[in-house]
Amino acid sequence: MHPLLLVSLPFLVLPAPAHTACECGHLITSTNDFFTHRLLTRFTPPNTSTNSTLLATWEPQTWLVPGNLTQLTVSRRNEAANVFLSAGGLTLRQRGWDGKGPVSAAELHSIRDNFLFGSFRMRGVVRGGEGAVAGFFVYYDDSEESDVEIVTRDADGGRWVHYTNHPAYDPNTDTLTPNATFKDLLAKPWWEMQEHRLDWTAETTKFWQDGVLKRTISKNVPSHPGKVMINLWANNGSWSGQPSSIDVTLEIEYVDLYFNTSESNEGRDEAWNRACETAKGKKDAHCEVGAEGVSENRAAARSGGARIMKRVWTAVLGAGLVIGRWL
Ligand SMILES: *[C@@H]1O[C@H](CO)[C@@H](O)[C@H](O)[C@H]1NC(C)=O
Ligand SMILES: *[C@@H]1O[C@H](CO)[C@@H](O)[C@H](O)[C@H]1NC(C)=O
Ligand SMILES: *[C@@H]1O[C@H](CO)[C@@H](O)[C@H](O)[C@H]1NC(C)=O
Ligand SMILES: *[C@@H]1O[C@H](CO)[C@@H](O)[C@H](O)[C@H]1NC(C)=O
Ligand SMILES: *[C@@H]1O[C@H](CO)[C@@H](O)[C@H](O)[C@H]1NC(C)=O
Ligand SMILES: CC(=O)N[C@H]1CO[C@H](CO)[C@@H](O)[C@@H]1O
Repeated sequence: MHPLLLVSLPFLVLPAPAHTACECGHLITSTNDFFTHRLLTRFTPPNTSTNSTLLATWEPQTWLVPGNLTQLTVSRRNEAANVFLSAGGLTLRQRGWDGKGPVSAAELHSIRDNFLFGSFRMRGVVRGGEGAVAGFFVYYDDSEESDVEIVTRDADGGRWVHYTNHPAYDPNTDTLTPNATFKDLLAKPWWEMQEHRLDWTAETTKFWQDGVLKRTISKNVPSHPGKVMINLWANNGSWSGQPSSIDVTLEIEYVDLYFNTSESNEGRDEAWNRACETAKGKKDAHCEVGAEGVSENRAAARSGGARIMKRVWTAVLGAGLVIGRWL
């Protein structure tokens, strides 16, 4: 049985929010980026997702990454038991390592694999010792990847975060790729609850903390559709350092994903186009999204709405569909 199913906290049986709307998409007001879809998973009350919603959306991983004797890395095993719901949210756990055997680690993948651009937000807190890497990232393969990473052995009071577009390392010259990876300051140490946000468009990845833009990277921006992933791991290598001897956790309140899919990005998502067309008269058919936190549905202001409608109109026209006069 999956550990997520073992949890039977009463709030888990609350129905998922019934209010969907925003059929015509989401305008991120802080960037003016527009996305067709949203996927919100709340791990804390109110409106906690049910466990079946979780498992329909997220897939805890169970596989082993072998170590390498030359690099002195040790193997790590992603275990489903290290991903579990509790009152504080969804917990990913890396178990304390005793110096022998694989490191017991955690990794969660979105089941959806066609994210193409988005504003991805995760509110969480890392707790525990030095020797773990907490990652929140979009991934297709090792050269189509953009990462937010907390490396717990970074000194200076938990104030560092790494923002990277891969590839960020050139094995031929053994150097980091200029402008593809940055070690930046966190406004709050990682052991305090905060929102990490990665905005991915065709031109840039932008990295935010609690609604404040901290870094823009235009080098090696991924262009292939991929998955959203979250993990917590160490392998005794040069990045994680020696795995923590005590448990490390990443506790997550929510993951809130505004995004295009490979189809909707080109206006080819017929179901979305139809739903938007049907909803177009409704006040909350298109929504505006604030800088930070889980937004409740907000009907776009008239001007914002018109702006979105123009974009949707353009997208739909681009797909060769004919729709009525609704601008
Ligand atoms: C959360 O649940 C409450 C009570 O059922 C409801 O009034 C509220 O609209 C919900 N919020 C969202 C964002 O769905
Ligand atoms: C182990 O690491 C060495 C040095 O980086 C590399 O050449 C080798 O291919 C690795 N072995 C495996 C099995 O990945
Ligand atoms: C872990 O890394 C350290 C430093 O590179 C090394 O001395 C040690 O042998 C490694 N441990 C294992 C089990 O490989
Ligand atoms: C890195 O970015 C800086 C600032 O944008 C720019 O001046 C520099 O040319 C870039 N270097 C490379 C190698 O892309
Ligand atoms: C998302 O897709 C829509 C519809 O095709 C498009 O108008 C919009 O520009 C896309 N967003 C981004 C950030 O590329
Ligand atoms: C507590 C709870 O809601 N448990 C449910 C989790 O999901 C499975 C299947 O999706 C249900 O069978 C459980 O009742």
